[in-house]
Amino acid sequence: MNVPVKDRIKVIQADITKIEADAIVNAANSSLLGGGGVDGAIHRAGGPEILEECRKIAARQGGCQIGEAVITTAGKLPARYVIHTVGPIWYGGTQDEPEKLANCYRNSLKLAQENNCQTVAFSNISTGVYGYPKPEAAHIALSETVAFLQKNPLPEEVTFVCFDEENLRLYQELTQASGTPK
Ligand code: AR6
Repeated sequence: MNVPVKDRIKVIQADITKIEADAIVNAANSSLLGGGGVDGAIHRAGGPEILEECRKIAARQGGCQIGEAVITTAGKLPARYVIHTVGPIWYGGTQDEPEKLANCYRNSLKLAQENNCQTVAFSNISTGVYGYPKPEAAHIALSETVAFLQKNPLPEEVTFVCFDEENLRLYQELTQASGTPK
């Protein structure tokens, strides 16, 4: 069965802690030890098991670099795993931010695939306190995901879980545009 790539991408507005996917993707920081925003919400709702695993990973490899991703249990969440990726802070585009953000999506999808995840739900990495302009971030998220899905059967489905109206509108516009690759 060959489902077109555009039918393997969904856009919804929701709280990602409520999503039943094989993996949800957290917008973490390089310490992996928690923070505010979606990171805070995931650790609060998922319970201490997630932080325990993050601590072990941090002790072993010294945290997580920008653009890289690590995977843990999802604790009490309805998802199976949490993939933690570290987005770039926006410095006006002078610090290779687009390439770093693209790496977040690429490496998270690769890790999901390696862990046999059929469904993955992304938060809008870097678009909160890290200040990445939302239109550019949405474009990168979608183009990296389309490119990955075109080459790989897994994950079968990727959902972009938008929290705010602006991201929802942007993702809807970009996925409904007539030029979306099939
Ligand atoms: N479900 C889905 N999306 C959410 C939720 C939620 N429950 N809560 C917020 N968002 P941010 P960043 C959206 O700031 O910019 C943390 O302190 C939010 O609307 O969480 O990558 C980390 O520890 C926004 O669009 O992440 C880091 O230090 C998106 O999630 C730092 O923030 C990302 O916003 C990472 O900053």
